[in-house]
Amino acid sequence: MGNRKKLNTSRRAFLKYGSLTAMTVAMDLTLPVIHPSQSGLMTSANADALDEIAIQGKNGLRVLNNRPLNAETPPHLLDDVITPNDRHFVRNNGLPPQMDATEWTLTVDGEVHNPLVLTLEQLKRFKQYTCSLQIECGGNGRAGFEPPAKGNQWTYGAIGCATYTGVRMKDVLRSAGLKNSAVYTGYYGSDLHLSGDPNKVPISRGTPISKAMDDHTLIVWEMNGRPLPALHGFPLRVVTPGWPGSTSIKWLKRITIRDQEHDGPKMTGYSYRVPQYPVPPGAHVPREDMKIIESMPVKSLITFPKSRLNWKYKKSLSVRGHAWAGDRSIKAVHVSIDFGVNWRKAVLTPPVNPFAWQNWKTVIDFPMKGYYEVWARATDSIGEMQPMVVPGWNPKGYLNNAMHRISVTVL
Ligand SMILES: Nc1nc2c(c(=O)[nH]1)N[C@H]1C(S)=C(S)[C@@H](COP(=O)(O)O)O[C@H]1N2
Ligand SMILES: [Mo]
Repeated sequence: MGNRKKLNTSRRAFLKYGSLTAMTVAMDLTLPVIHPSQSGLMTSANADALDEIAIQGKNGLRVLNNRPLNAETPPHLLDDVITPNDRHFVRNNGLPPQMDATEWTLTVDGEVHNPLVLTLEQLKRFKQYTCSLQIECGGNGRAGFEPPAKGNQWTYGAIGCATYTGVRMKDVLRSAGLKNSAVYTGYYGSDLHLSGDPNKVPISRGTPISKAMDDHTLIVWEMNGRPLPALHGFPLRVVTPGWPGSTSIKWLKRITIRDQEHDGPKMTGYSYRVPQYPVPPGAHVPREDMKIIESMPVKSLITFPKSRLNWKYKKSLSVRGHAWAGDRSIKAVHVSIDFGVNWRKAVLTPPVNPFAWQNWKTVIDFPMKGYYEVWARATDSIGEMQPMVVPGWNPKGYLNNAMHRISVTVL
């Protein structure tokens, strides 16, 4: 009965705002997104009551929008050491194209001496590499900002670390011969703009040449030993690990080398940019005071157990998760069960390769019965830590790397 009442409440919220987006916003409030004005964890009742909208092959992902399709993975479903294809979040800005891999070509042009048009077969003749690489959306954690930022209200799950096979971007760029004037890449996919206008591109981003030339920036066709799934860019995508996911362009058709910062859709204006100086929440920030996000900040997740656990007193609880830090690595993960008063160091494994997330685990013995929160805090290789509260408000709600926490009731 209690459940039904809560279900009605959430339905009302849905009907009131009348859109999928509003519904998911309501749901996000039930998750332990950390905000200074939020004094504790809210219940899961509303979330449990929401109708699940399923994506084929993506069981358990939370759909934030269906046009374009966006879905995040609840933290407890990110427990795998390597994220399986069916648990990798999906972030689309437009409509996925219908792909024919046999006809596929990749063009490399712009500031190069020998422009290339490569078939998939030709591309695969470059030396192949297989690495586990994390991709996190720049807007992961957006739901925590107040005043809220428009856009998908990601909570924790716009992150994944899959194993990709492909070739190094740098090998392909070298074979095209970079001119001295080359400073930035511009990647083009072949997804369709939401308007249906074939002359419009939903997103085209790039990075400084130095990041494109990193050994771990890849052009890939395989994800976890399988051809890239349609939703993740079949037949080819870029993986620019450690930088906002938006630089990992899917359905890759063309790489244009620029003699200036790239200016494709979502590269300019306020997209994937944050203020160059701290601003108060809700501030208007002049466009010229914004800077492009590069490496993502240090962050971690508790992927086991699932929040709102009931646990037996005197039984040790194993807790585990992942941590990552953009271009950096993780030096330590600490866990607190008393709201940050005391911290214990977790056991941390090195990454399987640079830009893979790192796994951590610890065992907790609760001192008495009662309500606990388990907090996890990662520290990166230069000593930067995750903040307890939502950091640096910014107009588009990027880079929220506040600590993740779960609740445990010891009975
Ligand atoms: N062509 C194309 N590439 C794209 C996007 C897109 O909409 N179109 N979205 C980007 C964004 S914002 C992110 S966070 C990642 C998400 O990758 P995923 O859907 O494989 O998780 O893809 C990026 N690459
Ligand atoms: Mo993104």
